[in-house]
Amino acid sequence: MQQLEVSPELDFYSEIYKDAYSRINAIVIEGEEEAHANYQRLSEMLPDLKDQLLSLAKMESRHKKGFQACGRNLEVTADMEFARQFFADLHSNFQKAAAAGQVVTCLLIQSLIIECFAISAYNIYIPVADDFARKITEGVVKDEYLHLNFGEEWLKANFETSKAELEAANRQNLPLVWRMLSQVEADAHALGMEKEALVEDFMISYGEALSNIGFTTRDIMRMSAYGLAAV
Ligand code: PL3
Ligand code: FE2
Ligand code: FE2
Repeated sequence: MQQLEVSPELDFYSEIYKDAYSRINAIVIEGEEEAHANYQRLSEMLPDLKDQLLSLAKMESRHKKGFQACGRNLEVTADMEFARQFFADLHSNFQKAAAAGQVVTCLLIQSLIIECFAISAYNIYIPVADDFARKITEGVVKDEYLHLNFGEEWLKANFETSKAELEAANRQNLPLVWRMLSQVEADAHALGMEKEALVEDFMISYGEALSNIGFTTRDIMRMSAYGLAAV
């Protein structure tokens, strides 16, 4: 992981830090809330795995509460309207896929893209977080690996029949991630997190996930950079 040194100049109570935190904290709260709803939706789409998916959904609610506490601890009011806009396109793609019964697309959006996004963001946040938020985030990130693993296992077991839909869903949704990272770049920087590190960490987690599912190195290179040039 990058950025193991805590930037000594971070002042968690400065207006600049708290202003950026009002948006980043909201993004994380909204992301956890949508993750909760997405796993609930997936539990309806995969009735055989209902209990497991509902347990993942429950973890997401706990994560949301944890991050709400992080905001309260710094006396920051999360800008939830900003966060809903931030996730709007990804959210709408998930809803459309769910309505069409496209479980592969739903799993790619939630369990691969969103979980890898969360894992890279949380790992990079941990070394620069305040003590309270660090402890919460360390607990959360352990769960996110379980969520990523759930998606990997299902998609691996169904790889041949999922491959074409995964490629299409990747093509449609990965460019949104690069755009979202650009949108958050300045605020992440105010919290001591660099966009380059976020991109690098995301690429590693996402590439490893695609490899575990069964894609070749060649496929992964092509798929994981899709839309990156536009950033
Ligand atoms: C799924 O379990 C959670 C989904 C949350 C998505 C979070 C994306 C975060 C991107 C913003 C980068 C800064 C993160 C700071 C961490 C507190
Ligand atoms: Fe989560
Ligand atoms: Fe998760």
